[in-house]
Amino acid sequence: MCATCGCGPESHHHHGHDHHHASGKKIVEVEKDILHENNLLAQRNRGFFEGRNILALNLVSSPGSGKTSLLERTLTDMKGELSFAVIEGDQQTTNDADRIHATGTKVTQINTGKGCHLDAHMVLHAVQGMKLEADSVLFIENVGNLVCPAMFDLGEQERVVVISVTEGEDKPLKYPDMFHSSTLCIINKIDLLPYVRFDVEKAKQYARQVNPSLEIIELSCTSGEGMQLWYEWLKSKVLQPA
Ligand SMILES: Nc1nc2c(ncn2[C@@H]2O[C@H](COP(=O)(O)OP(=O)(O)OP(=O)(O)O)[C@@H](O)[C@H]2O)c(=O)[nH]1
Ligand SMILES: [Mg+2]
Repeated sequence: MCATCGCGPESHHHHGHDHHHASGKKIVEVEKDILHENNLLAQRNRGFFEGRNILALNLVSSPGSGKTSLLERTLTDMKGELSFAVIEGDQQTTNDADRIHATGTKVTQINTGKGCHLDAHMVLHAVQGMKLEADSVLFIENVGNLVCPAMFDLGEQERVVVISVTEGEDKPLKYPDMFHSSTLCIINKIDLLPYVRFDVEKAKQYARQVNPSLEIIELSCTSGEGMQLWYEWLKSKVLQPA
């Protein structure tokens, strides 16, 4: 049961259905309030980022798909080309922030405790303490979870969903909200394709079934194959200094 978005079994039962019970109605109202407040703060974050020409990207995936690995390699390979900062979201530990710190990049860790997603307020609070540079890229690594982070706009310009070839190609069909709300899907760990049953073409077909305009890049953070395509995508999104 998630303490912050109320996505436990009871409220889940009511998602997207008719609500006949008084208790169910209340849950829906609370959910609406939480999301409404979040959206207002997300707009505030977006204005802040736009005003400083900061490209904010929200990285989402199930746990272990390779978000931090992608960032580690990107921050190392693109050092000197673009200016970066990172917000790390996890329930516990500073493991990911430590890995990012080791690349020499400015990083803030948010621990959500029992929460299963970042929200706009957490990002606002982190950003206030970060002294972000203008004309830079801010990566926000969300808590590993393909469900709840889909509902929470952080004020990002783009959402990037990462799946890896060990997860099964049906993920876009099972967790459509995440793929529907993303602009780029990274299929990671392609170095493992010889060892696992994963049909890349089917995965792409399912992802586009959910979101026809979704861009898709296949890569491996370990071997480096395909990373160049990701770097080109990233550079294409960075706005030119005003
Ligand atoms: N073979 C292979 N392993 C990878 C690749 N990318 C990441 N891994 C491994 O996958 C595991 C998880 O990687 P992380 O980068 O920590 O994944 P994450 O999405 O940040 O995980 P959470 O933050 O816990 O959600 C690690 O053991 C990585 O070494 C890849 O391209 N190929
Ligand atoms: Mg991580």
